[in-house]
Amino acid sequence: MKRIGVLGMPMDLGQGRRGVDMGPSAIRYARLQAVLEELGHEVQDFGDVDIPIAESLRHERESGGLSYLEPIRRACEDAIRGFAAMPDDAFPVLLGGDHSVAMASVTAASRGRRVGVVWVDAHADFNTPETSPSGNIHGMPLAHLCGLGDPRLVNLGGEGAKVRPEDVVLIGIRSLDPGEVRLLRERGVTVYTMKEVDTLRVPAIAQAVAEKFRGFERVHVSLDADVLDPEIAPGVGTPVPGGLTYREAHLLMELLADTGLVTSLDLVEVNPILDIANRTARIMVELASSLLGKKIY
Ligand code: Z70
Ligand code: MN
Ligand code: MN
Ligand code: MN
Repeated sequence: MKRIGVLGMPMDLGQGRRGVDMGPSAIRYARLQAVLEELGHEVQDFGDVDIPIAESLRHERESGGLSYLEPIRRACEDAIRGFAAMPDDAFPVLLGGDHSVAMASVTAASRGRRVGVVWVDAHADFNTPETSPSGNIHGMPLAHLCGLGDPRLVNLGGEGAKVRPEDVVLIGIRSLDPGEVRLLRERGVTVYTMKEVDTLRVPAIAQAVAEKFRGFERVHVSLDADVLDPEIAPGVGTPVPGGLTYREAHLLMELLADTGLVTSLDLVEVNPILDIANRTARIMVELASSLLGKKIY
């Protein structure tokens, strides 16, 4: 039994498409709390962080090639305080929102300690302001967590990097910008693209993750809905063909659960406006239940 703390960040300022701010509502509507309670966990919902509406922020739109940097920074600082209000033994679950919100959850997970990060995504989100083709901050959170990029984001919740690049594993990757490829190689991030998912298969990848993070007190899983194949998860802002199948995604979560190492989770990038009958939010809730110990037998 875990004490699960849920925090919503209805954030859509990290990218250009509206609707991803409704992700927390859609995930709650898909019965996250009830599903996790049925597994025997105690679940407390801490509500949503207050995030301004894009239309109200036109004067803050642009800051040195970064869209909405200040409001995103402020929302992440608020969320870090929200995580700090959770009990020490809580298992935090962050509901996004676009992936810029992970700057808050991973910072909260680190708090002076070494944290392993499993970033399950079609994208690496490893751009810096210099390498970003879009200026969208949701394409940059992992780089900033590793200490690269704009100091205003790197120093969120405390000075400097929150994660060592060698403590990051990416899974499901199939869309990278040229600058990201260079940075990921240079910094020694472990990258399992869809080619490795196809050739090594999920069990070998999960095994490698378990070995890499053996002995870690903190392992954070950041699950971006667009890692799933768009056929099963159409409700995302950036659908990329050739993603994880339903069973591959569940098996990955089941095997990560078996490691007993995971201590926090993000469910991000669900866009209900683009979804079909809340299918994507429902799959994300199912995947959370697999990661949090659902057993068939
Ligand atoms: C691109 C960028 C991205 C998610 C798209 C896209 C990044 N690499 N991340 N959708 N979740 O603009 O940086
Ligand atoms: Mn909004
Ligand atoms: Mn992402
Ligand atoms: Mn993505």
